[in-house]
Amino acid sequence: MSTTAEKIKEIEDELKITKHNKATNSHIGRLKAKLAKLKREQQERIMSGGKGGGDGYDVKKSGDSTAALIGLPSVGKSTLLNRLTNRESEVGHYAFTTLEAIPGILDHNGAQIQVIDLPGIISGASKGKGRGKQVLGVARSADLILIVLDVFDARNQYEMILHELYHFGIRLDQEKPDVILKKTNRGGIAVSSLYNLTKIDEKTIKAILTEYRIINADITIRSDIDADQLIDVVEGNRVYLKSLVIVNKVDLAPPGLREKVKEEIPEIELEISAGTGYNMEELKDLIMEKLDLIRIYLKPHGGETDWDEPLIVRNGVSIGDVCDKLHGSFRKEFKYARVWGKSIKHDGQKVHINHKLADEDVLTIVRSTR
Ligand SMILES: Nc1nc2c(ncn2[C@@H]2O[C@H](COP(=O)(O)OP(=O)(O)OP(=O)(O)O)[C@@H](O)[C@H]2O)c(=O)[nH]1
Ligand SMILES: [Mg+2]
Repeated sequence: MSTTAEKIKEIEDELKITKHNKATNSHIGRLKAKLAKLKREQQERIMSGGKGGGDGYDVKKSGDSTAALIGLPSVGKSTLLNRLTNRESEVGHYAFTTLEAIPGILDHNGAQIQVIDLPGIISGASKGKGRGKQVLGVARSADLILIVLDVFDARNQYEMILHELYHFGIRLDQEKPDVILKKTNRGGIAVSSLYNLTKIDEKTIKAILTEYRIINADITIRSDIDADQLIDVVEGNRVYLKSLVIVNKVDLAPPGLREKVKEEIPEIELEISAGTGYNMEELKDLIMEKLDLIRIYLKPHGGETDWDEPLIVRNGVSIGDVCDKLHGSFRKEFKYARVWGKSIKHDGQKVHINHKLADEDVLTIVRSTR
């Protein structure tokens, strides 16, 4: 019997040499499903194993939203945390200065964003190398992954980080696939899709589900998924997070290097120097923007607007969501609301509970008093 690692290698090799075409699609789908199952087995063994430094870091969530700093050792994560937040994390010129998760609070535009400094990750982190499982465990529970690259080694670092995050079940900047899988007792596999599926065919869907011993099911697909995404759905346990890629230490870059790096990695959204403080305000704005947080100013019925302490909520929330955040009974007692700002046409417009708010709206909630 070959080991799990050997089986994984075998399938990966076969996938590499198998050409993509109509005839091989379903075969490839099945191989990918096999691979995903084996990797999960391997992962479960790692996660349950005592080796590798005990349990995950215990980071208490605080603030309105959380961003985790992910990067190789010595790229300047701790220097950056010290720039952005109220916390001090030790900085050193040697690798692995940081040994645990250090959460700080970034106070920006009225929002309190928790930023977590982490030990550097290394190749193999998703398999538990270094403090991989603790570091990636914290990343999984964040809202935003801040990928910090060193300008002198950006491309290698970026590829490695993406690989490790992916294999730890973290999907970046991807919508969660809109797929409903309902097992049935008979009738085979019935596929219904609202859109034209361009990346996967019915035969492949069936091959993948069969690999998971799902013989009878109704599957409703409402986004243009590929084979990997279907496997993600069946496997479950994936998280869908946003990412922000930044490149650090640009103060040290010789002429031409910055341009080269940006060309190689178009995903880079900002060049910074945590050392000198270059582009720190821009970074704060970008973090806010990525987290998609908006400010809502509350104005009590017949009272004055509280301009000092906005309520920070996710973009896209309705007044009903705001009610829930304010008090358990607000939704039940809701009569109507009035809004001033960008989400309405006329100032002070009367709106219903499903109305969606915009950044810097002023909101009055009128409740029925019993
Ligand atoms: N010139 C320059 N040096 C920097 C910059 N950011 C960090 N450094 C230096 O790089 C070294 C490593 O910085 P750290 O902040 O400790 O790096 P880290 O990513 O937290 O490292 P680990 O905790 O080991 O993973 C230190 O000597 C810093 O002073 C920068 O933007 N420019
Ligand atoms: Mg550090």
